[in-house]
Amino acid sequence: MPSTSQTAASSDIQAFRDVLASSKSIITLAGAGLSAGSGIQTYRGGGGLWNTHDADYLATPQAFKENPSRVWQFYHTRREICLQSQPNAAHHALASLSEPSTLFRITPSLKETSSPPLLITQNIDSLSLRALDGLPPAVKTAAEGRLLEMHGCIFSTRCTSCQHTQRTYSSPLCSAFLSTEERDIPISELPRCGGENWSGSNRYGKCGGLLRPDVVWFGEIPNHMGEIAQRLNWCDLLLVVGTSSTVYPAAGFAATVKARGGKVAVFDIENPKDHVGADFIFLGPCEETLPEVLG
Ligand code: BV8
Ligand code: ZN
Repeated sequence: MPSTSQTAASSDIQAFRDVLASSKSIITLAGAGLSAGSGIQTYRGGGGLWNTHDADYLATPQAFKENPSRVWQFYHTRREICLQSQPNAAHHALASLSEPSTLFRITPSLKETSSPPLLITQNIDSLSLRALDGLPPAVKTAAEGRLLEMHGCIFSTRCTSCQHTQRTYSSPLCSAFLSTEERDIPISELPRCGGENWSGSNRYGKCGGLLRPDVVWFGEIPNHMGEIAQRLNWCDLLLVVGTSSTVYPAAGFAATVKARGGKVAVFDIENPKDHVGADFIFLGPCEETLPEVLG
């Protein structure tokens, strides 16, 4: 495990495990680095999506209003990549925190409280949700209730008319996406509410309205902000995994926890200059460091 030199943060695994063992309200904030090991592009830094694509034209409500065809093809392409991807060892390490036997082994203090770890992910790839598939049914259901996809999910659509939301892993969402070359798809051929063989009914979920990706674009309010704000108030240990801490409000969560006397542990592959104030920093691919440190 490479040690850190740029900050006062510790990379001592046992010291972290001692803090973990006495923590009573643990939150994990995950970013694109969590899924990098699954072959999904991060957004910034080397090979980042926003280095080659302009978020202003692809990830804002205005962009979708102006050119839904371009935005839909951008998300369709990424959706196919996410469909082919699998959760990696870091997703599974976080999922194991939902298993009572694992959880109470590494954090005995949690037996006294009712706040099992919360996982807040900025990722839209649903890999953290899929990592729960291997858990016993009752444990999986409870864990799903403690997984907040604050920026939405690429497999969820929302109707711009009746607001019906639906999560589907079928592909492609419409036959217009069968061809791979980029083109200007007529709005009538983009994903519609009730599917392509829309029968003209006006029912909720079958109204024929234009669907949008149910993800949080820039300028939109992230999901679950009320619950997140409340849980951050009590958080005594925040794990920050694979995020550049660039995008707000998520980028401010660590400072909130620190201000209330909580501790912050960062798991990142790069230089921790942006992670000032962290109590622990574990440098390296999180698909290696998380399983090792959570033991
Ligand atoms: C909001 C979904 C108000 C879509 C995303 C002007 C106008 C409007 C808003 C703003 C504005 N100026 C600023 C803002 C606020 C804006 C913002 O923060 N902008 C930034 C750029 C300055 N935020 C918003 O608009 C948000 N909404 O503010 O509403 C509000 C808020 C609260 C309450 C009331 C009102 C909405 C933000 C959400 C935007 N949607 N994505 C899509 O994905 O297509 S943003 C996008 O960035 C993703 O969601 C992504 O998750 C997120 C953060 O990126 P990261 O996950 O951190 O990824 P990144 O590549 O940056 O970093 C990867 C990290 O992993 C690196 O540190 C790397 O070193 C590390 N790493 C890599 N590999 C590994 C690894 N670590 C470990 N292991 C590895 N193997
Ligand atoms: Zn509809």
